[in-house]
Amino acid sequence: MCGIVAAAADKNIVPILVEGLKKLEYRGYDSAGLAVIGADRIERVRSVGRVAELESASADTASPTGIAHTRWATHGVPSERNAHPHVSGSIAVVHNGIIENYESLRSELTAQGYVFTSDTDTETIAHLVDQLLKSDRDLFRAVQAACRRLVGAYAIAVIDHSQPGRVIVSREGSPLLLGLGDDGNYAASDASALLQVTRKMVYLENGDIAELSRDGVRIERLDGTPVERPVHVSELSAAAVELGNFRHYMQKEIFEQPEALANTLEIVGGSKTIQPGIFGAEAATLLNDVDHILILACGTSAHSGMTARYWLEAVAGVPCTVEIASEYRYRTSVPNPRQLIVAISQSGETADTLAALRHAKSLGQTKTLAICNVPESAIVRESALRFITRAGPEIGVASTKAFTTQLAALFLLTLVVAKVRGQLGADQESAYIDQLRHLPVAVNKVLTLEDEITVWARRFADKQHALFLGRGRHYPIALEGALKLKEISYIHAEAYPAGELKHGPLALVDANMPVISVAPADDLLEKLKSNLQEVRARGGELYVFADADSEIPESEGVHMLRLPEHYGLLSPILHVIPLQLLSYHAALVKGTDVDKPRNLAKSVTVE
Ligand code: HGA
Repeated sequence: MCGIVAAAADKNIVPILVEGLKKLEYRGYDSAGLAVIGADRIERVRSVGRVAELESASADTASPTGIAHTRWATHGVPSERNAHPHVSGSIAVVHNGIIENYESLRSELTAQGYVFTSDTDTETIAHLVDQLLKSDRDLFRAVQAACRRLVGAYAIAVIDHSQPGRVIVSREGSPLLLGLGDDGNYAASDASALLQVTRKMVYLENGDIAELSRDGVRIERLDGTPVERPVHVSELSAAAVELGNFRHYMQKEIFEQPEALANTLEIVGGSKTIQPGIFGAEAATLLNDVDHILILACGTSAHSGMTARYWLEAVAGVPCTVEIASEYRYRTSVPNPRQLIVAISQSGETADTLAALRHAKSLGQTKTLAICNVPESAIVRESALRFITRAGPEIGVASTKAFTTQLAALFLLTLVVAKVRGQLGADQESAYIDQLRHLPVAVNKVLTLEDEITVWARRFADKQHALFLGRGRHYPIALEGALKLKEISYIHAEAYPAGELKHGPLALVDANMPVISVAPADDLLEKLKSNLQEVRARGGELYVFADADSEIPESEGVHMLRLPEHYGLLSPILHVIPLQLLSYHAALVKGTDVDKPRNLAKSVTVE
């Protein structure tokens, strides 16, 4: 979601703020703005639309101290007056998150004479800090006092024209880190924004407040206790977030999947066995008396969890439930202290998944495992066990390589749980490991289908609706294919387990409804073929992704693309790739903003 960049240095920081915002563009936003300490006042520039417009509009602005923001509206429409920074008196504030008690604060501040010029919850923070500065002129203490009154999630950065050279930042629930540079100090929502100036990062904890100046940083808790936080040297390479020769990050990330999978599986090394320790030192003990697995996730990550359910029950013999995090966190459920809670999130900051994890823990379920792509993220820090996928930065809003690497991680989990439960023979284990190791090669072969998929994409890019079918462990892959198509091409798509067709969705099928089917050569193929016949009998046009050896003949109205090899249990990892490519190319034909689809954001750090 929206992003923050802040800087206090000994040179003009406007280009650094703008470059940082560009690196955060992938998170999704609708407007952008910055404020700096000018010669005689706060200078603020805001614009609706792309950071490039903000860059032009701020070309004449210069200062050594400033804050910047990309906004993904939660309170008030995307517009210039609602864009951040928000100003009150001599101060300016940027904010990521939601202030839940903003209505009562707004009434209180209005009664004191403050006039609101936006519809945002954020503006209450600006006026609150200004009001507190009247009794204590120190910006650090005023922001600290203001934060103690805020309820909700926030990462904020504040500057005061009358206190040049200082930026105060604080976080509760939304991500924020500091960057320690040679000629200044910085803050941002994620490390990619600061790699241009430093690799030395300090991750703030919830309830931390920090002051940045040209010469250093200091951190306190909101109650005034000073704290030290460790300095991490980021391993992110700046090149990892460059587009290179690809047209879009999504395309780049689809093609990075062989490497992402190889990196993620590197932990297995050349071994023929897998040790529970790949999930953390405590894993063997903790997994020992697990009697159920509850996977909590949202969106694409929920689809990886749903796929893993088929593996976990079939291979490890452990009952498994997958629940959408935003549902679980608010429903009354029956806690089970022996159940393993698995939280899956690309960013590790997904607000609903984090809250669901905390909710699970509050019910006494302490066996927790995070599967995330960002090592220092909140979900990882708050889980007992962790597996870090090594997909590298994922910039495209529509997740691709994060999904396939999550699947690889979940298959490793399946093997480890099966082993701990005595369900996995040595031969079987070694055969599965060989298959995992071969995955990058197998994925590369699937990627060679791009040209044929492009032809298909052209054929149905003008359709209004599409139906995706799959069975068994490929049903979640059909769900993921439909989600990808919705997200980036805006074609309405639904996915069904193929056996459900006759229970309702068959009524939708006619010549205008393309039906895309995932048809690997597995033990459900014959059942699936009958379901496809049901579609053909109603005039539906079929686009079938089969395996080399799936026995389905091509005929009129039945278009076939065959994946080069059949991949057994791991087949979902291969079969999702053509669906990613299909959505990507359909979106290209439609001319949508592939990497930043409308209304969506990358790390969903608000509820
Ligand atoms: N609630 C604020 C900030 C929104 C946000 O964090 N988006 O990701 C607003 O609506 O301006």
